[in-house]
Amino acid sequence: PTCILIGAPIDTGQKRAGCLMGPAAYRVAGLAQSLVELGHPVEDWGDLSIPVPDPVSSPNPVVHHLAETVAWTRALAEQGRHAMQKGFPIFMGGDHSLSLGSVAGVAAHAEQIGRPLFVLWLDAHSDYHTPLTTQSGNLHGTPVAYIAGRPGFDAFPPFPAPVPTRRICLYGIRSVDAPEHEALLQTDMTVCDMRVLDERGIVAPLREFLDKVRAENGLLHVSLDVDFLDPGIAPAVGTTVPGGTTFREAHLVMEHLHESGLVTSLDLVELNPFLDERGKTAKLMVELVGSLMGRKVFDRPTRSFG
Ligand code: DIR
Ligand code: MN
Ligand code: MN
Ligand code: MN
Repeated sequence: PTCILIGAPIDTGQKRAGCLMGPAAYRVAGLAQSLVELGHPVEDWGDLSIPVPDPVSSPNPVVHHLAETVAWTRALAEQGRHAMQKGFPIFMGGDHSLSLGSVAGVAAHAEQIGRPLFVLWLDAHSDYHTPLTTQSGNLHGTPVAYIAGRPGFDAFPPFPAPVPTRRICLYGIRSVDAPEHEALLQTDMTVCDMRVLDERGIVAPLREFLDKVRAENGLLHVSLDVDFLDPGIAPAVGTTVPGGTTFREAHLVMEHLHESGLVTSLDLVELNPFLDERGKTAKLMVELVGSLMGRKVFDRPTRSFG
């Protein structure tokens, strides 16, 4: 299918400026060209923008940029739904509040065509706060809750066809706040924290989840947060957490996702190019997308990406 690049220069889901340069960094790092080299047609739909939003009042005073986040959610849901009808959307963030909208658009499409949506969340964090429970006030910590239909999102458009938690898999997590932990224990979400991956390996739990997707003929949305990766290989993120996935573990996840043939949409989030070392993290993210879209270790061109 055609890869559709959608830029979402969003900074407002957290407090450190810079994520809005993410889409530009992916373009400079050669995302489109690398997809073309793998044989995929590419359409770059450019960067989305939002109108100056009307203020929205929040019952939780720590929440910031609620109105902007609601506006991004509407814009991304609309564009995401449209893109799902045309091809394989790649949402280039922007911080993780992007996924409030991207997954809403994907879910609306899944409902329309009558197929179940599954979500694979590659992240150090569980992002299971709601606008009512967040302690940081950063709405990038809330998309999994919105997708799962947790209450507390009154300011937002109702999530189309919330995804049952059994169809959501958190992978690589190692930073969960107490209220999120409490709430997650009440669900049947598949939570593969780093302890699980250390013990079982990076592949086995992924296979189990992919088998579930395949058995139900599901669509699979993958949300890749830069902090899924170890900060040593991916420094350009505002919320580094030690003990992330290695270079080969991350590629191996992508290679298995490619072989599964199940992935139908992708978010690239939390890249902060202002914190990067000469584009190192942006280039790694582009290479990971390459593995997800069919590049094999053995086929890798000998030219260097560095
Ligand atoms: C943190 C989430 N639990 C918060 N931080 C994230 O602010 O609520 N960083 N998602 O990427
Ligand atoms: Mn701000
Ligand atoms: Mn995240
Ligand atoms: Mn994270």
